[in-house]
Amino acid sequence: MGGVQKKQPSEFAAEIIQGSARALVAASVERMFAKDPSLPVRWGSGAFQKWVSELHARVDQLISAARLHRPAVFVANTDWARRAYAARNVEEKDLALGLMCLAEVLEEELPAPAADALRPYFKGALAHFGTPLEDEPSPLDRCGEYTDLAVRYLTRLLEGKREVASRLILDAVASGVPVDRIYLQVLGPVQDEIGRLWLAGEVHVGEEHYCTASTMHVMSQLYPVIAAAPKREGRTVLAASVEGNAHEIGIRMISDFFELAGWRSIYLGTSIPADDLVQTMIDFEVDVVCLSAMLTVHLDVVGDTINAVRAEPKTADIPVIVGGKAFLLDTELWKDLGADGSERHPVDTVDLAEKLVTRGRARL
Ligand code: B12
Repeated sequence: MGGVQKKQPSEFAAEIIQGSARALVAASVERMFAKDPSLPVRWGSGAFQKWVSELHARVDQLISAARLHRPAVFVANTDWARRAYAARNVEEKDLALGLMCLAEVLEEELPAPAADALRPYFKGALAHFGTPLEDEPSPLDRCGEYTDLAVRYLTRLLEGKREVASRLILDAVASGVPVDRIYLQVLGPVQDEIGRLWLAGEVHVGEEHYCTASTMHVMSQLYPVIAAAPKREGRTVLAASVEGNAHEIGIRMISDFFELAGWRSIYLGTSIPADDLVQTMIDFEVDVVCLSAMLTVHLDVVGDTINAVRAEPKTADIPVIVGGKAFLLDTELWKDLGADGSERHPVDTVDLAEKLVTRGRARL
């Protein structure tokens, strides 16, 4: 992983688990079913396979947290899983049992230093079970003076009226609402609200896909306004979601903020393999790269991607800025991954890129 000089025991644990995940998960699920014989009855046909998939997801999250040697990342992922269970009226005690069985199997199978290193991960995650889940604030709280517009946009979408919804946004822009406000106080919060509603079991995947596709459609219609910003020489950014990250709206907004500030943007969308990213950097002579990660399992891909950029002499000195929701859990994560900086706000991201380009990466 980028920037990490010495391997820590949790990283060794992650390596071992990665190599034998299939067997470790199967042993954990067998143990679960032995401890609670009511599981196959309560979970119906395919119960064993369902738990294999569930524990595989938890193991992937454990691996990514352990690579970063951050128990808090695993705890946050488990809290998210508890929330998903609660919304679907599934008893969380089954998830707790799954994690306990996984912890026991790892204690038995891993060498002592690796097993010791993982103990805080499970202790932290299991400590939250049985405590009430806090209400999540609505992302629409971020809309401020545009709350009414955001609510109307979301409502029209949930009614299946894309044309009316996009008209609301285009009319607002035509009447003088700046595109950056529309992005940060309408479209972004609405997308996050859809995610909150999905997790709470209040909208289904079809509704989320419809809203997301509609939002991307609206963004495309706003592009002529964005592209009209006067361009400056010597300012090219490449913006992409790392390989495996299927989320594109956030990084597309970042790309558009750069264009609004006069940069040329090479926007690549989702899931760019590291080697192709490096080649694109060379071909388009980019000055700065922005990489986006949404889930914590995308974080080590960010590290690997930065390593690939540094390994190629033609791109080794090009600054890399990272961001996206995966970075919100820990403000120091970007340093461990070898990035040159991370920001939350798109305007601050453009400012950081300016500094990195004018002063050079090493001097900030
Ligand atoms: C739309 C969506 C999808 C779509 C994406 C389609 C597309 N074309 O983009 C699809 C259906 C593919 C999808 C898939 C999945 N998703 Co999804 N998705 C969302 C949703 C509802 C909206 C995302 C969005 O557009 N947000 C709006 C943008 C503007 O916000 P943003 O990306 O955070 O970007 C802002 C900042 O973070 C920042 N930023 C972003 N990138 C960068 C980069 C840099 C360099 C910088 C400086 C800043 C920066 O700037 C942006 C503007 O402010 C979110 C909900 C949410 N709360 O995010 C869930 C959400 C992210 N998804 C989630 C999950 C679980 C998944 C899946 C695992 C579901 C599944 N079981 O398959 C998969 C994983 C796919 C993968 N491999 O990546 C969870 C993640 C939970 C977690 N913390 O682990 C969320 C939070 C939903 C939820 N409430 O649980 N998803």
